[in-house]
Amino acid sequence: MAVEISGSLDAQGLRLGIIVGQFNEALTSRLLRGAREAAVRHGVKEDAITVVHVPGSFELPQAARRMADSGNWDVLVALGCVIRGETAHFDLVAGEAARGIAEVARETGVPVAFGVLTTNNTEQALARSGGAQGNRGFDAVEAAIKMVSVHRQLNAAASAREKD
Ligand code: INI
Repeated sequence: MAVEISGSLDAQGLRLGIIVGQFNEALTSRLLRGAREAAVRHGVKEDAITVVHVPGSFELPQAARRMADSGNWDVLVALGCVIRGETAHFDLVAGEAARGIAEVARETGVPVAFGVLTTNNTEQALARSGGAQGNRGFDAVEAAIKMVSVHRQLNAAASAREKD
């Protein structure tokens, strides 16, 4: 029979680190609100949440790496907002944030969700941070929680195979 693994949204007992950029704070604070809402909804205790503020999206991977290496958090979520219209180095900042966050997750084994908005304008960012198109902060926390569950099930499957 085929084995199927799919992430659950049960976050009880999880220690969650949220890293959030201060650049475009009017927008990233909305992502943060959504992220906290998702965490509490799925069972993360308020005192098991750590929020780290960094200057901008470029710095997200730097803090994420330290937190992942420390072993003090089960799962991390990086939140930021990069708006194309407002920066000539959009591609550099957005690209480095995405690349760096992915690298931390792959190299440390700690799931790190990507909750960075990359939009053409403020209107699009508002829509995706608690507006008509939902809240990417909320979504990122759900993705992170699911990945913890996927990792745990993969570990369990691997140990079951070893016993066979
Ligand atoms: N940081 C962002 O998070 N969003 C942006 O749109 C942005 N712009 O426009 O430049 C931005 N720049 C700051 C960058 O993340 C670093 O904090 C800065 O370069 C110092 O390292």
